Amino acid sequence: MTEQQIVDLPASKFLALDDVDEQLPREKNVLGVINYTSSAADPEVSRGHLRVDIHMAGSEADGFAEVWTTDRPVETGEFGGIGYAHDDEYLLCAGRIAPAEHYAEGTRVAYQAMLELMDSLGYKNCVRMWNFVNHINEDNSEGMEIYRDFCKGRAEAFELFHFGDTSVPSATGIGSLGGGIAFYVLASRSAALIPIENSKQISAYNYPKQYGPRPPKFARATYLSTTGADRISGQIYVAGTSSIRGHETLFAGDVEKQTLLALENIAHLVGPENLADYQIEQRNALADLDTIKVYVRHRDDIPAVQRICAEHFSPDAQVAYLNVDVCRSDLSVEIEGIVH
Ligand code: 3EB
Repeated sequence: MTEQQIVDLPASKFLALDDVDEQLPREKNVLGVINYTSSAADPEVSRGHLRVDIHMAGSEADGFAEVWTTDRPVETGEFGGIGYAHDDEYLLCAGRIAPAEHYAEGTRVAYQAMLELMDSLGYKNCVRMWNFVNHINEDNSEGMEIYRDFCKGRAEAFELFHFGDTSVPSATGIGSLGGGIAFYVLASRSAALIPIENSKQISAYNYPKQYGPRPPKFARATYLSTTGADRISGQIYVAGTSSIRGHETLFAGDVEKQTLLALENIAHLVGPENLADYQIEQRNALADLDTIKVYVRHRDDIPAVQRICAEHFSPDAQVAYLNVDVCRSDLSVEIEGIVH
């Protein structure tokens, strides 16, 4: 297909975890329900959509459900341990790597299954990934930090599928409270994507070796549009963003300054100056960010982080706060969201 079709963009929102099924919109079809909840479960396909439980909350009251909907009919299935749902334009799929002594191999195998599934269903554009890694800052049985171990397997899988650095999705790589490694991905068929980097940060895939044998393979953001030349209605998927300039962590131990720098990084990333490098004419600010997740390492820091975020986000934005570890031990906070 050379002409890009005009199709709607993916839709997601957060719902409360209790009786999520009652709250699902009746006028829409559901692609997936991602439960950020108090236990982990393998992805499953039931009631016509993908369902996953990710252990990201101490109690159900602290969790939420991220619900992806569509106007088109949904088809579901399972392939090599990967559960999926798609609507002929967007694919949502999820996998899990069981708790193990080391993760590179399991990550590579699970990612390979996911990439093979994308290929076979005709979803070539990998838009956005989320990775939830239990014990992320602890060492594996060979003394390598589990986050670095995960990065190695991820890099190998992308390499096997000939993903150059500029075709990797924007991503989140964050701690979780249990369940090994859980991941899910959004891919598109005809909607085009442009990977966006932050001109004030080194691309993660170019990080020096001090952060691990294989760099984290992700884009700072992904611009998704359905109309090619007219990019005005596109969405921006902002990857997990932290207190990093160049490749270095700044303000270790100062959660307020780390929050402000993470916010500054996002503001710059989605702002007009950075987007001009990609011929995208959008004047976004932090107030345009929605379905935001704020990951905070220390529970006691949440009120301060919440206060700072409230000063920058739209009062209408959906914002979830999760108390989990962050991929570098000197980072206390990470923030992601979508400009819809
Ligand atoms: C950083 O900027 C912080 O490994 O997929 C942010 C988002 C981070 C995604 C990932 C890691 C990942 O490098 C860490």
